Amino acid sequence: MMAIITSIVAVFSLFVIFPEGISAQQEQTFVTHNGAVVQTSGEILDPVYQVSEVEFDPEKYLREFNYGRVSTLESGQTVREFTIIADDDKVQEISPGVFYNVWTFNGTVPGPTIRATEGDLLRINFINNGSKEHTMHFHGEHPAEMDGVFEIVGANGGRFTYEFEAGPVGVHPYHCHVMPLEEHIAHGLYGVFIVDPKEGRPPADEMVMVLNGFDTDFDTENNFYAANSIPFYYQHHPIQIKKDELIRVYVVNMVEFDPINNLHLHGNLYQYYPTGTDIVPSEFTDMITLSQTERGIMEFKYQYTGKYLFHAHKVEFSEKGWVGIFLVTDDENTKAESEDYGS
Ligand SMILES: [Cu+2]
Repeated sequence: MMAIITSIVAVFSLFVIFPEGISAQQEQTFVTHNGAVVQTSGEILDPVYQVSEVEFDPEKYLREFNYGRVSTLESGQTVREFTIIADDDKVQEISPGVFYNVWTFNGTVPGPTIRATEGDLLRINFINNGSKEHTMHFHGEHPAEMDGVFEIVGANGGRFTYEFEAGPVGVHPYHCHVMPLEEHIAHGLYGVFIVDPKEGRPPADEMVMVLNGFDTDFDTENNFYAANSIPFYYQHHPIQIKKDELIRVYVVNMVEFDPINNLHLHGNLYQYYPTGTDIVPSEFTDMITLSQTERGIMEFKYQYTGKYLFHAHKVEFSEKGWVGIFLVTDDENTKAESEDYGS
């Protein structure tokens, strides 16, 4: 009996210490479930009971394409079915010692890369397990009721099935479109949607780079920038590519708060296909500038081996994490080593 009373008192005390609905911008210190002491300001969603940590692997994300569960209609049309679950209670260690409440599609920021061929029927079973309303809004062509703007999906298990034909050919973002949009995007509810031409593109070593940032102190300015969420990741773990092999990068800028982002490649230039909607490149350059959700496809080959930087040529962004290295080898077995900027 005593034990039960003690438990009730303990639970009640926790509730008093960490009441729900703590107002934004309030300085707080709390202990995560794994014992880390975290100090932050701004919105923290029930840190004691619901928080789980995001495990995000930029190495895996880079070349991971999701084609869905495939079936064929009587008409011969290919159906690709996906289940996407939104959450808004996870915490990710954005940078050593810096924890941030990420909002996720299928548990990561960015969400999974969804890939289809032009004309395929996409069926996205969306489940909102978050504590707030969310949607999925795809860029591309689809009926109004599939636009993920007015069909708000309720919190704690709301469901919606998005169904539309994949198109046009290109690389498109998807993201939550619930207001305040700035908040829902800045916390991480976005991902990449690739529509391949029916005839395909030439074989290449393909990868996805989402340019993003995190405002970890809630002052509407980003504290960290990255290609694929983890600042400096590809600098410390260079992306291995092969000399003379065609490289194709699907790049999407999702940075909130800053009007532009950009991408500069060292020792080379790339063919650039804005939005990926044309099969003929419109530019041969080493530098593109992108506003939010602006995107495109880069193609290049390196003719010399070695280490080559790629980074935002907005230097503030590269110094806050948006920098990486391509390690070009002519030997498949060469292993990348951790490399420091400029070494
Ligand atoms: Cu949302």
